[in-house]
Amino acid sequence: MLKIAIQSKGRLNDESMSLLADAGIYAASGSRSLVSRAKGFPMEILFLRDDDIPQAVAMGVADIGIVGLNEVAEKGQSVVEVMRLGFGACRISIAVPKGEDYSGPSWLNGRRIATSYPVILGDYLKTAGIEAEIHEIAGSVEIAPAVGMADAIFDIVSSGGTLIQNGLREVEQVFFSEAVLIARPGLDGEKSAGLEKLKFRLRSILASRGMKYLLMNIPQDAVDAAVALLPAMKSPTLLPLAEPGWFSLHAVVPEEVLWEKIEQLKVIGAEDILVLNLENIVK
Ligand code: PRT
Ligand code: ZN
Repeated sequence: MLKIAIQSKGRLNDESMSLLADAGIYAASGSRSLVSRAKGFPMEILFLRDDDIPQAVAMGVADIGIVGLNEVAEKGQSVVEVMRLGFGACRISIAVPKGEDYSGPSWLNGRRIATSYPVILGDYLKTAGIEAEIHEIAGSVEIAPAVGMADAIFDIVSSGGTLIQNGLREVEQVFFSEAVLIARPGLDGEKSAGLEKLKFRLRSILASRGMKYLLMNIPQDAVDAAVALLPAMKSPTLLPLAEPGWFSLHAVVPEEVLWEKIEQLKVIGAEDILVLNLENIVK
């Protein structure tokens, strides 16, 4: 049976569990135990620290896992990236004390940089041709310059608030990350079939995220203009109403253009516009 490793607690746990729940997959014993049988899918769920997930998948303790791309790159384990999952977005950046006169990457020559990501940082420095000292620390990297432990840091940034609170300025964005589904290369027949089923469900959910289902009544003479305004999977659905000369028009619309489209549709004569949440797009 397929085994998936997800983060036991922390930033990726909630969204990993809710992605699985949207796919109809639940942990039978919650996320409190180390291992749980899944309900709704033939799978076991292992709850691990995120740092351990790439190795657990590479070694076969789990077959697949959900983890940040940053951990995958840092650990360098033999796993394949199956699918990006659209949450847990962050970047790993170089930051320096805000008073420093940072002139560009060459400023880093001969400096000491504190990080929990020595491999990714080492690759960056090598590519940029910079000789700097990498000082590996496990947590609270952002305080290293203030306590005299380093000249700069290389750490995860999301909103940038933590850097500001610590008097630091982001100067180089080096690595962009999000949660990904990873797998051990060469899964056997049954496990690979299980992974394909899971991918199918996840793809449907990810495709529907950020989309809304729009329904409206539209007079016949405005139908062509409305269809031209609306993106749709093939083309919008058009159904005649009982009242002659009127149609019901249905379309799937990305959330970011929803209000703009609604305003334009109203101008051309659309009425009774309904916006519905979309759970799945199965293709
Ligand atoms: O216990 P375990 O080892 O499992 O968890 P952890 O403490 O190592 O990791 P956790 O839960 O903090 O993060 C898990 C993953 O979430 C990371 O590996 C990233 O892929 C992703 N992620 C997304 C983040 C952030 N956003 C994030 N903002 N991980 C950490 N941060 C931290 C960052 O280290 C810094 O301290 O948040 C702070 C910066 O945030 P802003 O918003 O102030 O810039
Ligand atoms: Zn961790």
